[in-house]
Amino acid sequence: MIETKVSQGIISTYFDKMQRNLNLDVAIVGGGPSGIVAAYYLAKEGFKVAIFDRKLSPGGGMWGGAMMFNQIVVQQEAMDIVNDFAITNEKLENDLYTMDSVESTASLLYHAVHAGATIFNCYSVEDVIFKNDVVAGVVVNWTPVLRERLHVDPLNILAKYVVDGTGHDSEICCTVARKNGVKLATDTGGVIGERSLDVQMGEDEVVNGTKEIYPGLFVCGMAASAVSGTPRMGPIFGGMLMSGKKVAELIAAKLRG
Ligand code: 48F
Repeated sequence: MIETKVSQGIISTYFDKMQRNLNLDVAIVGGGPSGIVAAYYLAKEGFKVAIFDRKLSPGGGMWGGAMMFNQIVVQQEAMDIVNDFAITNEKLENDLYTMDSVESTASLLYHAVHAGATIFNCYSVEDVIFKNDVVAGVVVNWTPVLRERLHVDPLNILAKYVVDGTGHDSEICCTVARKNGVKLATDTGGVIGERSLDVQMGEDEVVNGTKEIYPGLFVCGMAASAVSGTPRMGPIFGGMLMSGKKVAELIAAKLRG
């Protein structure tokens, strides 16, 4: 019966997909622009990479542009990345370009998946696997389980490297520091917290702060700003794109040995 076949098709292919992703090269927590860009460049290099995003619709803070005016701005420096994702754009002035935020987010997602990355939506990463003082994977649960505060144990996914791309809350860095009493590679050894808005400084520092913040754990995007205590930058997205590409390059170099 077609009714049974539809259900069987979904269940068997979903669990195949899950099984294929239980032991990753890179687990990216957060499907915001920086995490998606990182997934795209890593997948293109042939690495096994998956994004875990808490929401039904990954894309993070990119869909809404600024104040729900669905346009974003990107500076010249990041236009090679915009072109890799074939996003339609229009020149403003002073090396600034503007683009539709819905097309931009959809293009990032489309190209990441087509490059070979897997996206698991509705997954919340509630912890990491921490072995021999190294971050070695993620602990995942259904977002509705956590929202309803149901007492249900999570599942574990091994990864050679984990990326904290959780945005303003830098959730994974906070969890690693709090639960394991370890020092992160920041001025204080902890999560400093993002500073108020300064566009130029925010854009420069988000890329500078993209790094291995603890053995096995990298940080990108707004999470990198929050961890290192650098300014937010608002709806200019070049820094997010460049941070995603940088974290992919850093991890690819490590994976290649
Ligand atoms: O915040 P977000 O868009 O990440 P980003 O790549 O980009 C920031 C910009 O959107 C914007 C900005 C740029 O100028 O300031 O804010 O740093 O997306 C973060 C994603 O992480 C998911 C969340 O649902 C969102 O889609 N997320 C956060 N915590 C978790 C998570 C978690 N614990 N588990 C799974 N997903």
